[in-house]
Amino acid sequence: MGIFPFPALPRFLIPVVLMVRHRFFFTKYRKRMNTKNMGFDTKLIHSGAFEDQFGSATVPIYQSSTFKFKDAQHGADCFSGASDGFIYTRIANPTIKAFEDSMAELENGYKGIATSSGMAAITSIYMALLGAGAHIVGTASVYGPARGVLEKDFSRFGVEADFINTADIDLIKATIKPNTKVLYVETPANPTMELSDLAACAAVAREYNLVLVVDNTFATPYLQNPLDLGADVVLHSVTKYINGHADIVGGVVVTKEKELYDKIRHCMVYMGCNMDPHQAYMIIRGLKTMALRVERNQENAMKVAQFLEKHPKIAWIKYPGLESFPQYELAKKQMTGFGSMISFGVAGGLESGRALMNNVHLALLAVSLGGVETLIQHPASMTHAAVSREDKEKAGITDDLVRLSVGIENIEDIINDLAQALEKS
Ligand code: LCS
Repeated sequence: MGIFPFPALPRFLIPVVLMVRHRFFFTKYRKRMNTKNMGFDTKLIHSGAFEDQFGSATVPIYQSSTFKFKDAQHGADCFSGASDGFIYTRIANPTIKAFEDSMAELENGYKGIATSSGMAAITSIYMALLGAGAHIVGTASVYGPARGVLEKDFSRFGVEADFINTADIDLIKATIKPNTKVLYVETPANPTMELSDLAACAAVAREYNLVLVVDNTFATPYLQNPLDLGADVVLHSVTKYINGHADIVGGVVVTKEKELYDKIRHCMVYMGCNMDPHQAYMIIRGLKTMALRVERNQENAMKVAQFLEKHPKIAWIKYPGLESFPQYELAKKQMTGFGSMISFGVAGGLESGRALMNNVHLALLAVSLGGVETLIQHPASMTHAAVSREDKEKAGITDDLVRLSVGIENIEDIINDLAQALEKS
């Protein structure tokens, strides 16, 4: 009697072979290859992948809530940390780990923590780094709920927050108090496109002993690596460019060091805002083409920005790739590309902007961003509706601001669509 792949194996050796095979293929999580010194596009495809017993080209979906221990000691070792075996999917899961490992490599960090959404990444960070009496300084023009959850909810537990223009380093210093623990920066900012100088923010964070957290969603790790510029924690709404296909919501955190990783992972696990294995599988699938998509997104965005800048009905436009962009030099310094988010105002203000949004046919009138499809929306009444009028004004989120996420469709079709809608606005 034989056993594949040993046709003439003596009977007494069969259990030994099965044990060894089990140990290697069923219980050992082995990376498929070391991609540490490989190119970014190679990392996108291979960095988190691991060996399975069938040699799968893709990372399989481990749709299991729990994992069988080999024996009681193994179970105890998994819980104590003496063994790195999987226990329970809220804590860790092979499919989710593959995505986390990939993100840690792409952001040049220690390890990744995948979450159910971008907001779950943000709240896990806040929960880990802020307590009663703590103060956080953040970018005024952040994704609305990222400040709303501090102002409306964490404030109930005694956390103080100030949202300011973090492009102004002196203003950051003037806002820091003895109880400030975190500097939270979103750059480019949603939806004003304003940039914050990450190296300068990192210097302030060092000087005042703060944790610098950067939301890198708009830029992606392909165009900007905050940890390399001195940040301690980077996060993404994976819902956007990383997944890229408008079919999944997700988030991820990557830290520079182990200590912060342990604190944030603890909060993610205890709050139970883990990613799901199927969600992770879909995101890994999207991630593989991120560089190609982002290249095409931003090539199209530059053409759209140039078209809008010259259009008589456009009152103003903010796109980091235009020489007219006030922080064009900073964009070139800290980003390797300009991304594909544009904000602009239509001459005639809010009503003309509404007419534009009501008359586009190709662009979808929808929130979210960073996908293959062009999206258009009105932040003041949509994504940032919950921010008070006064705070919106201070943050530069004006009523006439229209936000465009440029997709990868044929560029002529995108421009023709905007041109015909502008005729009617
Ligand atoms: N960070 C940024 C910069 C975002 O734009 C968003 C969502 C989040 C975090 C939260 O991520 P989520 O929980 O939605 O995955 N931004 C949205 C937007 O601009 N339109 O709809 C959602």
